[in-house]
Amino acid sequence: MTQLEQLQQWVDESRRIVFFGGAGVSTESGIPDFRSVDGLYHQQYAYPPETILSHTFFEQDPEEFFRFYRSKMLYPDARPNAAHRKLAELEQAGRLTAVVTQNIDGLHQAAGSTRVYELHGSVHRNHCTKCRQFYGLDFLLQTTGVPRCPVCGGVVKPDVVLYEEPLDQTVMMGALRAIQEADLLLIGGTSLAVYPAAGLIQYYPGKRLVLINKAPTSYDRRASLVIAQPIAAFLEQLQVRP
Ligand code: CNA
Repeated sequence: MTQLEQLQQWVDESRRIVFFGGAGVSTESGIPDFRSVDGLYHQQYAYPPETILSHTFFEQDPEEFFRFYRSKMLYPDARPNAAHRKLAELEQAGRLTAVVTQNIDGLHQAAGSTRVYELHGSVHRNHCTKCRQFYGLDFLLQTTGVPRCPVCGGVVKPDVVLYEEPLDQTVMMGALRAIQEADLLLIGGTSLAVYPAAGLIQYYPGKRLVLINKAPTSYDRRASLVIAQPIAAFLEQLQVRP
């Protein structure tokens, strides 16, 4: 049996699939990840990305933070790829209960997924740090430098979880519950190196754990199937049956 046939069989037998993913899901949409050879961690900046994307740095040097954020974290023209679309189809067919993502790009929702737990927030939501006024991505794209709230002049901060910041507990609990009730855990496009997000998969009680990732991860030994393929190209071949 090929890897595709094995996955197809498990998908056909499942009703509560949960997908847990990361930046690798969106590389085929043209958004670079962090840890691949052409990812952000291998490009040269005055500071490493973990430093710039930290709460301390945001407070201390918002100009540099937003320079990096605008040029490296925003991809307004990126479109969902076959992986995003297949997962949305699986949800619509009643086979997948949730997408748990570390991504902040909103592409799962753009593909039609409705139950998406965004562990690290989203570039599509921004709030004034002073008066809490909400702003969409368009506002950020229309401004330059440090975005200021037109209502009160406060700094507008993306609802993206920075290093040193806690994860939203409601989102964490929702993701945890979905994973605990899953009958197939599909993990893809993630190095599983960022905690506490990666720790969530330890709560999966089931046997069928499938990893689709280009590079090896520390969970390969625990997986029932490890598929070292580009995730969009691979999932595109999967049939979704009602
Ligand atoms: P990561 O640590 O960069 O790991 C990505 C993993 O995906 C690597 O192991 C790659 O080998 C693998 N990979 C890359 N492309 C593919 C592909 N086409 N098919 C299969 N595997 C692939 O990213 P993680 O998500 O694990 O790290 C967590 C960080 C990255 C989160 O905090 C994200 O917010 C952050 N991030 C998000 C985005 C986005 O929203 N699209 C982009 C860049 C970084």
